Amino acid sequence: VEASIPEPQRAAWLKHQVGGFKDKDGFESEVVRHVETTLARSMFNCDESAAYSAAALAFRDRLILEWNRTQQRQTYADSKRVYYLSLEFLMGRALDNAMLNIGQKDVARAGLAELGFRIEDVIEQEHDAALGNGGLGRLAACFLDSLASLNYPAWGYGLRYRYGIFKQEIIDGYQVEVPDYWLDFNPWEFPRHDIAVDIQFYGNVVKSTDESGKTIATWEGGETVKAVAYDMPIPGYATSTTNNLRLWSSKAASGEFDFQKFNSGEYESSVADQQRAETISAVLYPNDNLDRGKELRLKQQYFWVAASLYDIIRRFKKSKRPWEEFPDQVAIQLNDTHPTLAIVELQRILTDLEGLEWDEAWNIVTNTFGYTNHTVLPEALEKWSVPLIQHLLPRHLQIIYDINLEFLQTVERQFPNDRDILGRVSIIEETQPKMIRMAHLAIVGSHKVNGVAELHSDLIKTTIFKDFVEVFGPDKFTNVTNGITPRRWLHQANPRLSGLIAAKTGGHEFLSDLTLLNKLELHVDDKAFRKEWAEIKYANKVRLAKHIKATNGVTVNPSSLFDVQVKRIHEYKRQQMNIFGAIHRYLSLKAMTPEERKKQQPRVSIFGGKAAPGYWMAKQIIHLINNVGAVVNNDKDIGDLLKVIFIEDYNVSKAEMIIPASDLSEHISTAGTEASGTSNMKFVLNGGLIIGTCDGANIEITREIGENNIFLFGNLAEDVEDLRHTHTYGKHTVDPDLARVFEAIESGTFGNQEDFAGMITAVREHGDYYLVSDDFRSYLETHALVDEAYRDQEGWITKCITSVARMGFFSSDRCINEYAEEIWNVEPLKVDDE
Ligand code: NBY
Repeated sequence: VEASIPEPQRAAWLKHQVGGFKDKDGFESEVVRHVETTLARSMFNCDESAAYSAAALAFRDRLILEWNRTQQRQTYADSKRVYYLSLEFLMGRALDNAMLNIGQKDVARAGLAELGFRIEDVIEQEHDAALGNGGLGRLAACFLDSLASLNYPAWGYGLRYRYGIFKQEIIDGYQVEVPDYWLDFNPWEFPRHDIAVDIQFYGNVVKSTDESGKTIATWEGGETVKAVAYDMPIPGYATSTTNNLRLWSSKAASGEFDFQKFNSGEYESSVADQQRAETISAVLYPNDNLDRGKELRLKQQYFWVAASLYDIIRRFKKSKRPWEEFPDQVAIQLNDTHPTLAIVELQRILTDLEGLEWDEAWNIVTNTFGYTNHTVLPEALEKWSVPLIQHLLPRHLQIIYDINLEFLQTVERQFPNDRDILGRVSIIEETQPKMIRMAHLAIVGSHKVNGVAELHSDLIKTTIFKDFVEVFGPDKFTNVTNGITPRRWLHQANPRLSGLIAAKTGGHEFLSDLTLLNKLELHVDDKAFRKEWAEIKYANKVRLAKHIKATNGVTVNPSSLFDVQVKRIHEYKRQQMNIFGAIHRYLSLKAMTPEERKKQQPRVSIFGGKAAPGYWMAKQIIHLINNVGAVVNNDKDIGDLLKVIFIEDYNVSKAEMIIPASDLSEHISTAGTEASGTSNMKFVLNGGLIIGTCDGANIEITREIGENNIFLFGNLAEDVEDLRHTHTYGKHTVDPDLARVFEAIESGTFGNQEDFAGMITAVREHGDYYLVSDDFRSYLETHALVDEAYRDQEGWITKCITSVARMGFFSSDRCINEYAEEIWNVEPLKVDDE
């Protein structure tokens, strides 16, 4: 590459090459330079926020240099790249991660100290990048970390929302949503105003024939919106590879039209056009596991998919390879069905614009895409109405129909005597209006489909996608069990535990090869090690207790058992069962004599999580938790025996504080509903035990750590259907312990009973779809076993250490390597020793 620049010029560039800081002095001088010039401040008015900005800019400069080199290296190597398309990237904070991944946190700590700042306070200044709802978005963020750490040439593509997931405030026990405007100062993004793509919407299709008699479809008219690229560097751990996350922002396309309006004095209308265009990337939809079919959401999807594909194709074209080599150069992974229009868009580009034959194009398309499914919940399976797609993307609708026709013809040839199968597998659902089933389109247009934990992958093959296994054969369907990055979720969130593990396993190698954790088992009886282990957990609990005191005003005793459930609020995740259990505990304690109470294990029941703004039942659950807390936490009979805490505004940064402080965490979804779960892995990795159902990755966690180290309870997935059937058609009697809880709620013990009537009715009268009553008994019994186990502190610590030692499998590095081998067929790009 360098040879293309004439020698004297090259010498000048190399002479002045920027190196980025090298040591503490260099870091300090970069910080001071940024404070005094970039921020136009001085030592006299540099507060923590300014110190954060300057430190972040110093690190950003370094990342950009590595990022440039990585891109040059990847372009030069011209090897296959991975593109991860996700509408959500729940990144959290970047500074701490950047410091640790490039190994300069100690330098920064010392440098900031000399300038008068505590590094922890500076890190706290950063606003989370919260461009996601929950597990799906955070998984995408963990994957980016692993892709870079393993040196894969990979890009993430997403949307640059002006507003991320809302900030949650709790007012009088109710959730209130506040907009999350996070872009005020964001040093981690790099606007690329030169990289802009015009995206077309609406209009109509005109068909004509060319000289050879071939039909040509032309998509004409409509309106155009501009997509502008914003890049975020993604540093790998202990490697110079720095990959790119490209987020698209929408702007008005500055065409003649605007100019004319503006020129003729129609300022307002010109500004209105601009605002309408910018609306596309304005806000993240706050639903998790629910599809609402809104037009603006469809616009977001096409806008992002079209811009990303344009970008990917432009890069491919630079290599001057023939189209048939596209799948050898490009692997595109669809994070759920949200980017499924990419399949249609690529087919459109290849046939309408590049002139390929249909079959040739379709072969390229299917070999390019892989699709990951994250849910079996019917209400979360995306569908778009045919009239809506017809209106917004008329040419795409025709292509979808053509794809479906070809597909159904092959199915018909395969199963000539089965009429019903055609209706079941069709991409079009024959309802009024007709609907496009995006999961069907994603399956038909991909070469691999995967679930995210073993049970989930088995379930999709035997339930929602059963017919497709018949059609395509079982090899198209596979499992890649989720993982988490140990860099953020151990090293960053729990530095002392990471240090202790390093001391026992021979350095921080385990952060790059998590299976090395197994060396810890050799030390499980080492007294000093166990003592240090317990001290670290205690210190993490003290830190959380301080946060609870400061935000909730409640004093919790760090010696109590900290029992945590933090995740999006959803009926299938069963926070309602947890709070019913806490009420049961409270009622039992109240009924005891003071002597009996003294024998009980003190507990803090900690909740956190957001409810989708339109999800009424989820909001009731939050309200009940807060009301129970208000009663229990002020009851003199109870004291430290039970506290109920709702932590406001759960997000990635709060997770980094809460997870290391847990003794027990709850992963108690109705069996068969939680595809995987990923926080279960984070909690165990941080030396907490879990209580859970036989669902998602809980099952594989049990297999890895051993069933003595986990508290499993409840009905199995295979029995759920029958149980639901008995609720609907038989008589449904509520578990007596649960009935006592309902009585207490209905007698007004926790405030106005009408506020919670829906939660009770759902169980008692509406068929208890989530099996709360069926599992309640075994849930309570298992909690009793937890109390007993916790009283034996030595036994408990043994379980914790043993579990951590066996968690190697759940690194997202393992997971990404599986995708790379089984689905993407990509190799890491070796970095020369620098
Ligand atoms: O993906 C989660 C699963 O519930 C969890 O079990 C799994 O571990 C995780 C990673 O594989 N799914 C999830 O978080 N889904 C969403 O956030 C989501 C968001 C939007 C929509 C659907 C699902 N939507 O249709 O708009």
